[in-house]
Amino acid sequence: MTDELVRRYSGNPILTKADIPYPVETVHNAAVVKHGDEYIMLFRSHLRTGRSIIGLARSRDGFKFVADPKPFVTPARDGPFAEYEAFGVEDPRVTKVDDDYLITYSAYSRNGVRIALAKTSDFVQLERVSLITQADYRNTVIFPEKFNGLYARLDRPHSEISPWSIWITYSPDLVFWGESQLVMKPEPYHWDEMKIGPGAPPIKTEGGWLSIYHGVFETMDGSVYRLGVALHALTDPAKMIGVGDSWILQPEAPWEVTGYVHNVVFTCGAVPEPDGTVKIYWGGADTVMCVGEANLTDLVDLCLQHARPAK
Ligand code: BMA
Repeated sequence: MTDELVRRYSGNPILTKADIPYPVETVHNAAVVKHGDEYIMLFRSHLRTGRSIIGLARSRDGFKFVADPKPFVTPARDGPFAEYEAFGVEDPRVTKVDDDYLITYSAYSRNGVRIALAKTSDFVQLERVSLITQADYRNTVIFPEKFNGLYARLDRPHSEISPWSIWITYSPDLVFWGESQLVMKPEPYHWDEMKIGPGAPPIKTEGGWLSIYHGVFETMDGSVYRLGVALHALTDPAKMIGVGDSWILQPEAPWEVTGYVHNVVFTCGAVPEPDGTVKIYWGGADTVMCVGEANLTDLVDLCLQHARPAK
């Protein structure tokens, strides 16, 4: 008997560096979407330079993935993106909007970290669209629907004054973004008190847009990364309906507790299924990929019935 909201897959970890047909040191922080009858995973891998690239793996069932022979995104060598991707590309998120898969990822360079947006319709050709933030931003997820004709994104700017929080921003065309507002802050003396950031792109439920986010708690032994849930209003995602008071997943499996960075579960993607479950994918200790399943209604109930203040 378990009261765990997220049921870990018994075959974890589902993808590791041993499965990748080119040299990498980690496989983690992956976006996953359904494309036709395949699950597509875009995963981050460290190279031995300490910098990252993004690989692609495919699956029929969402559990057993096979990596393509070559990486999917490596730092641009020329054009306007090259200067901002020189230190690597990290932590992709993918959202299907209309017929395109929109991919956001962290672009690292000597200028800081900013968010790049690229798109694909087939996971073969990749078109870089725009650098959608200045430095320093990470963790940008795009909603799968538009609101009053505008794309909407959640992201996490850095700040020296405020604990790092989640903001919403809108765009008519994926290039120009504005009307930003802060929607959710870390809660003091709480599991997410140090900083929070969007994880998986929001999932539409009857109760609202479910956002699976990460929260960080600083200890004498370093930071612990856990996952939590928050609910945004369906027609106005800047409005928070509820933020779950307790975490839904914390590092417990050996490959979540120990690895490249200890005590990390970090999500960049989750796939809702027709039976009301959701497959949540997370990087364990910045080293391997894991998956677990939850019932969407349980996650929504946590936001509604055991809520903490949003900010
Ligand atoms: C964050 C990001 C993530 C990483 C996490 C834990 O700041 O760099 O990519 O998974 O730290 O190391």
